[in-house]
Amino acid sequence: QEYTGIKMEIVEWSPEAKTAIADKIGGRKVFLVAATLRPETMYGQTNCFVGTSIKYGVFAANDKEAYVCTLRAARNMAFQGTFDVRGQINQLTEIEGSKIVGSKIAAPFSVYPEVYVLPMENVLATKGTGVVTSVPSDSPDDYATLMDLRKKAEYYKIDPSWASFDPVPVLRTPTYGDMTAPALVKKLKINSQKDKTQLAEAKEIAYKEGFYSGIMVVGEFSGEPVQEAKNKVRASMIEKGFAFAYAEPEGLVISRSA
Ligand code: ZZB
Repeated sequence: QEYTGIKMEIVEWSPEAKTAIADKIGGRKVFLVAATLRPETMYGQTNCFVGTSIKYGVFAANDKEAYVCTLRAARNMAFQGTFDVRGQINQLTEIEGSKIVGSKIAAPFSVYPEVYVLPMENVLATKGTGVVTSVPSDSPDDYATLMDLRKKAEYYKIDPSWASFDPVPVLRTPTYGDMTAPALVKKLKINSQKDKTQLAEAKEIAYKEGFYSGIMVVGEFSGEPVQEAKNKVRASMIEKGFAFAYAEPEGLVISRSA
């Protein structure tokens, strides 16, 4: 899988994270790195998600920057030349997802320049970087989770203001308009992030609709088909230093047998 790693700089750590990280990062700028397959939707980021029980590492990319992601992802990055010494990992410290929640981060290209880190139950530690940037207009999982958080802020131990950024239109499709994810969540009667089967179906539909029939309604490539805008947005983010290529070596070992 060819992902795009989105660099979301920490603007303000949550108090718990601040204590845990404090003197361990050597003056580096710290970024959460989210792996996405939809770089063209970054205009609509409203927050970012972590798994509360996932352990994240803070890895030095070089003398000036450090990345927050799973160890698994850092290993992949090391071998893809993301860090200054290829093949080598320099872990500065470790932190639990629950402690990162509530931190304020920069969301590159988003109409909301700064957003918050929120908890999501379905974040997989085994996929991407373990950090998920949230685009509730076009990702059913993100929309369902954001609605859960708004309904039960106390249960999820968040300040309601962190989940107050509304979805914004990013692309339009003939069938679902400019709010594909909310439309699908309603249509498939999805009540929460726990409805995994329907969410998987909604995701499949949203991917296909967006890619094959979507037209951008925001940003530099507004008016262009998603199929064309996708790589242009990605290239633009990489050129500006907001993103980098991140690949997931699926089934590598098995395919090498014999
Ligand atoms: C922003 C975004 C906007 C995404 C969208 C999707 C959509 P896939 O196809 O199953 O590989 N993701 C990334 N890492 C994780 C993780 N560790 N746990 C759970 N979810 C994760 O899924 C890739 C997508 O799943 C990624 O792209 C990311 O969310 C999320 F409008 O980034 B995406 C219809 C989907 N729309």
